[in-house]
Amino acid sequence: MAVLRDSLGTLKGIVEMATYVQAVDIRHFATADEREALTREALTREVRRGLTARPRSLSPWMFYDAEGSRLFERITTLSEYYPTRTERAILAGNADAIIAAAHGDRSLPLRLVELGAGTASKTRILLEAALRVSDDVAYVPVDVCPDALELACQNIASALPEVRLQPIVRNYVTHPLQLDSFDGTTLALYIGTSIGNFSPQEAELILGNLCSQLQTGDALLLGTDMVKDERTLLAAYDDNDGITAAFNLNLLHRLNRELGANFDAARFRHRALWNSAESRIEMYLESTREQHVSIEHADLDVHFVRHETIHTENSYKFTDRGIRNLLEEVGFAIRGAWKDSRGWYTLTLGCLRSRL
Ligand code: AVI
Repeated sequence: MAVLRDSLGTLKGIVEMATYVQAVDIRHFATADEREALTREALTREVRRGLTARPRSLSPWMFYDAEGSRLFERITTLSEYYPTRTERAILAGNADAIIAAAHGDRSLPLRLVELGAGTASKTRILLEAALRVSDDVAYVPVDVCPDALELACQNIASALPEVRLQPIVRNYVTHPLQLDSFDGTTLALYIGTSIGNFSPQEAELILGNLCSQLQTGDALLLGTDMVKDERTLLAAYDDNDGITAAFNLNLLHRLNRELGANFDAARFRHRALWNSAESRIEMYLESTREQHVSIEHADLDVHFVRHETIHTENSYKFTDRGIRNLLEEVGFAIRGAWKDSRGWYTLTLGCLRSRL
């Protein structure tokens, strides 16, 4: 299928992504060997689904092997990729106000629960603010990756030993969280614009599941990248140094390494486009020629025609109204919102309404 031949615009609206989930929950599988086997199984399933579908797609969880995670860390430092540093600056300038808005009754203990915590580097800013108003602060980082969680806990434990750590290894998308009951205020964090990598339906599901674990008056801080001029958006996903291209192409290298595929990455190129109708950046890998690829462990041969694409990621961009609709739909009332001076990024605080 030659969908990119004449114009990138022809792709708009016709591509549906696979769900952004690794359909496996590794929490019960302690050893590295077991985790590796399960990951390979999930990769095989996703490759069979995504590369036999039309149009072809692969789910973005596949980006994040060790090399992909390293490349993503580099992306976050690029001059073109503004979301990470913008969010950090908003947090640094407003952490006390955010904590005050979320934690009205200072006599109560405060618990911060972070979905997709990663290494928790930005969360530290909020934990420091929390410790300025309370001496009873707990931090519950939730992540599918045990190594990232360990690093997050080490970072927080050495910088802020007063914080009680309660890490949870969990794929919060496939397996909804189950939080222990808590006699105090919970502030859930979903920052880093991670929500943007999910479809609106998936986003509602994730936040709805989170909501079911909170009590009236608990809060959610949501980080979202905002709609802005197309040039800025495209540059953030197609930088001059080619790091985002390497991040996208690493998916093919990963399939070579882990599934015995024979992709020649030089015969594919990174494409990013802005789909204004869907309000999202879309990333693709485009075959630059007709070619055959075999993926040995998936028992699959794939024929690509010239300019055929694999859809690898969506990154939704938000408006104030979109954020309000999403949060209100799942049961939150907006209590505050903090932006940078250009309005490129928003941290929104929602408070859980009474379910009655
Ligand atoms: C992880 N996620 C929020 C990033 C984003 O901006 O959608 C992933 C990314 N893809 C390319 N660059 C960054």
